[in-house]
Amino acid sequence: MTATYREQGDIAVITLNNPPVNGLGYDTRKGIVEGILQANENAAIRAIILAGEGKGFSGGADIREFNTPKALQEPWLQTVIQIVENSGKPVIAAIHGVAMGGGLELALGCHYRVAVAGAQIALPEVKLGILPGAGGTQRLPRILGLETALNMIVSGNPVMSEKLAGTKLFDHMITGELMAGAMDFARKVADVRPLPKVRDISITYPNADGYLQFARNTVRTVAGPFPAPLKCVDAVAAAVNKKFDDGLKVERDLFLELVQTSESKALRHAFFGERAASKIPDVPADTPLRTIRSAAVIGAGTMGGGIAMNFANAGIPVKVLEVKQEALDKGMNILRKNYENSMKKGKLTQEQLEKRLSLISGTMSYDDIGQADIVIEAVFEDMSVKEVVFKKLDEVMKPGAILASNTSTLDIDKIAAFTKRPQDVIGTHFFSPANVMKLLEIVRGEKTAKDVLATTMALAKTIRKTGVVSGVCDGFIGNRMVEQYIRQAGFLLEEGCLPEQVDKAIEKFGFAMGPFRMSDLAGNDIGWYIRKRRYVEKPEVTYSKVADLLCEKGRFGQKTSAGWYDYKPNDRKAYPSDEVNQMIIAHSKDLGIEHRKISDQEIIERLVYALVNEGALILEEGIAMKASDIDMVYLTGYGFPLFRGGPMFYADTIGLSNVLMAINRYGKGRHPEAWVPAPLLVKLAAESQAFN
Ligand code: T1G
Repeated sequence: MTATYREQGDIAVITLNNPPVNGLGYDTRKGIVEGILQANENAAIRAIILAGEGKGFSGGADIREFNTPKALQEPWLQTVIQIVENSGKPVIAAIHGVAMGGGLELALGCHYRVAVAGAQIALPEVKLGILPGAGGTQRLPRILGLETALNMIVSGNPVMSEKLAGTKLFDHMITGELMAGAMDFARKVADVRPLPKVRDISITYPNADGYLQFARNTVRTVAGPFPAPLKCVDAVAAAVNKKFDDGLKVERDLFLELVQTSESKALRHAFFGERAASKIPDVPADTPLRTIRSAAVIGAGTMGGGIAMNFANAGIPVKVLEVKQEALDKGMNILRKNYENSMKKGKLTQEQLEKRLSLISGTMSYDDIGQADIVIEAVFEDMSVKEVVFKKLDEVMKPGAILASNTSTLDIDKIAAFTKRPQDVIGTHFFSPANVMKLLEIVRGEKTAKDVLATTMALAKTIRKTGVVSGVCDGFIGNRMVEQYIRQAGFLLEEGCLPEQVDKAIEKFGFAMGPFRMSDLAGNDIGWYIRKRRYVEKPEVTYSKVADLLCEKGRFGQKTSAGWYDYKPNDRKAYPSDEVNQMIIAHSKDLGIEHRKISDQEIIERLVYALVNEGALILEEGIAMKASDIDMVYLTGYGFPLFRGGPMFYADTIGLSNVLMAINRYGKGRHPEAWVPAPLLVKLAAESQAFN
């Protein structure tokens, strides 16, 4: 049973026991109702305590049940809460750890709430694209006041229980053992009548409508493509302006509307996808981890410095090695500047800045880093340079140290072979800026030991990254897919688009930045270097030559104040360049291609479906273990719009048959070789299946 009932003298205790977070699934809801009824039928029972086993009181409704029949199977959560509230004997919620979403709503339906400090209190539904659907938008404003409640509901952010100690939410804060304290409290209130109900509290707020209008205007500016935040305001407005039961109806209708939206499904997909990414099928969850107490980074450049900051931010001492004093000094100065900028923005205190800088030290001697538990190489992207570094690391690093490479495309197995300990070698591909971007591609070599993989995945969580495991191939998951995306962008220029049209179309789709603005930011020469290698290694892969022409003019992007766009000093705005646009048009003429009008829809389909098709090949080859991993890569590393759930999830929402039809249509265009449908896509489409 996921909700147990026991009687302790004259107090009944209903314990939620549905690991991992006491999600209020059907069985748990049913168990609570049975417990309340049983306690009310036993005359010897004077009060009822509702508590949670394990990590907390309750993490809310069981999100896995959403859009399944179980979610709507009586007793609904609202029914459970109604039964609790109408109990003839006082029900006391005893809160620890977490009381979130439906868990907090359940507590609000109780007559009393007691808590210990350190519990996360939240109505985070908005982060899942929905809103509290079991009375939270009606009860929280009544017990915490309009402003505090509205802020908590619209942000979804947790507040620690101790911060709410002085409010009506908690009738008593327990300083000792929770259950003992709850028992004492229950006996104290057992005979108090009438039983206090949150629904009976009235909301007093002068000019509430004016405040709500202000709230709507504010929320509208930040909600972006997500409908839920504004609906949260509407639901809370109903708490102010309507009778309780009428307000509940408004809330219920808004909840049912939101739970069906594609935005909510995308957010729920991302929620589970983030957690699923850390699960590696052939690596047991209880694999013993290697201890990571210290780190070293080879290379104090942009990437090396950013990587080092991740360790310092997590309180892990880190040594940065450079071969030249000047480069080391430059790197360390950049680190300090980064932290000072964060402090100026109020993200860091002076004390935190000093603490983090104290954890980072520079050296020019490999002997200084031998005792580090992990070393991450972030030197020039050239195999001969990696060879020198890894042979040296193999010499100096203590046995059991993890030897990681930040390579973005090179073969980890080849790098591992430079050492006598390939089992300790792994890829940790950070994304620039490494101290900001959440994505960490963890590249598993053929010989990478399972405990090294498990340790690196755990380290990703420690340094607040989303770790996604990739197999070894050129470009791993993200860059291999983005190459197809950029190929299509180049072809579109040859056929009739200009950079601004492509960027605007895909940014309207929701990408943070289109391919040409992105390339100007990253540096067009990076792609140029990779293409030159590709022309030799894979001559069969066709590219538009427009990007090469651009680079031959030295237009590498923002760093040269000229790329696909023109740039002005101290101004990051991208200005369309007549010179480049003329070059593009002339190039098409040279190719004998008649420029045609290309719709935004075609631009979006060709860019996004190019990602999807390559993603399907990556899935098939086992480079990515699951489609949601690919989605997490694109959501956390490539600016794919969160409200669309990632490329593979988006393809599922379009329908794989439709995606395949479009791919076949583009395969009849100028580059059929770039549109060979992935067999997995063909198979799933034929079976009306989905990637996720
Ligand atoms: N339902 C189902 N599974 C959940 C879950 C939930 N609500 N919350 C967490 N899990 C799973 C998660 O997928 C992972 O599973 C494991 O629990 C540990 O999670 C009517 C309708 C509670 C703060 O949005 O914020 O109530 O991968 O790694 O870091 O108004 O989980 O191990 O198999 O995150 O200790 C509202 C979401 C639901 C809370 C714990 N509630 N959860 O953090 O563990 S909607 C939420 C969290 C609702 C009502 C509406 C966190 C946590 P696995 P974890 P954690």
